[in-house]
Amino acid sequence: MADPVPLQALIFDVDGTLADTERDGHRVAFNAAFAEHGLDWHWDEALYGELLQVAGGVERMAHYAQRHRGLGLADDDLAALLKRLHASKTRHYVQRVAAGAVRLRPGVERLIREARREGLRLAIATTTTRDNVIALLQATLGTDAPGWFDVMGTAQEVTVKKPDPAVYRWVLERLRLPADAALAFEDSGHGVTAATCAGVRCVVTPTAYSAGDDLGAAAVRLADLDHHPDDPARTVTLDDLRRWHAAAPCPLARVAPPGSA
Ligand code: XBP
Ligand code: MG
Repeated sequence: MADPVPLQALIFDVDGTLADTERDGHRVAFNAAFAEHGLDWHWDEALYGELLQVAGGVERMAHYAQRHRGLGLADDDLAALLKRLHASKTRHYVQRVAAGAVRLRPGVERLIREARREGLRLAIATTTTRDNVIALLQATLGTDAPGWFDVMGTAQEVTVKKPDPAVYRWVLERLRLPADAALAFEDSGHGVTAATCAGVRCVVTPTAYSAGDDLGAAAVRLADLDHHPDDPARTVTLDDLRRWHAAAPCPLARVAPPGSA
C-alpha cells in the first residue's frame, strides 16, 4: 500500500470558522444597508439563521426579496438594487470589522501562527467577498496577515457558492496540491459538503447557527480549536491535526454536491 500523503496545507473557511461573523457582523451590516436605502427590511437573529441556508450575500438578499417580500421588480431592476445594497453592506461590514466588532474564534490565531512556524502552507476558501476577508485578517492578525496565505479563494475568484466544491478545487489547483495533502476547517453543513466533495478531509467547529446542520461528513467535530474532543482542558495542536489527517479516510471527491441537479 502507498504511504499516506503527509499534511502540507491548512485551508480555512472564513465566516463562522475564523470568526463568528454572521450574527453581529454580516447581519448588522445587511440591516444598515437596508436602512441606508430606505427599505423597511430587517433581519432579526432568528430569521437570519434561516436565511443562512442561502450562501452568498447577493443570493441571500435575492431569496429574501422574492420569497419573503414578493418583490415584483423586473429582473434587471432587482439585480441593480441588489448590487447597490451589497456594495453598501460590504462597506458597513468592513467598517465594523476594522473597528474591532469581530474577534477570532478560540485557538485560530495560535494554530495559524504554529502552522507558519512549522512550514505548513495556509489558504482561504470562502464564499464571502474578498474585501471582507482582508479586513478581518488585518483587524485581527495584523496588516501583513493576508500575505501569510498562499492562496485566497473568495467570491471574487469563484462565483459558484458552497456547497459546490468549486472554491476548494480552485484553491487546490493554485496550491498545486492533491486534495489528500490538505485539511479544511469549516463551520457549516454547506462548508463541510464543499470541502469533502473536493476530496479534502474536514475539521468542523460549528457555531450556534450551524450546530444543527448535517456535519456527518467531517473527519472531526470540535467545539472550537482550544478544546480537544477527548480532553476539553487540552487545546488542539498541529500534531492532533496531523493525526486526524492520517487516520481519517480521504473523502470521495464528487463532481457536484449530493442533491444538486
Ligand atoms: C459565508 C457566506 C457569506 C456571508 C456574507 O461564507 O455565505 O455569504 O454570509 O458575505 P463562508 P457576502 O462561510 O464560506 O466564509 O455578503 O460577502 O456574501
Ligand atoms: Mg462558514
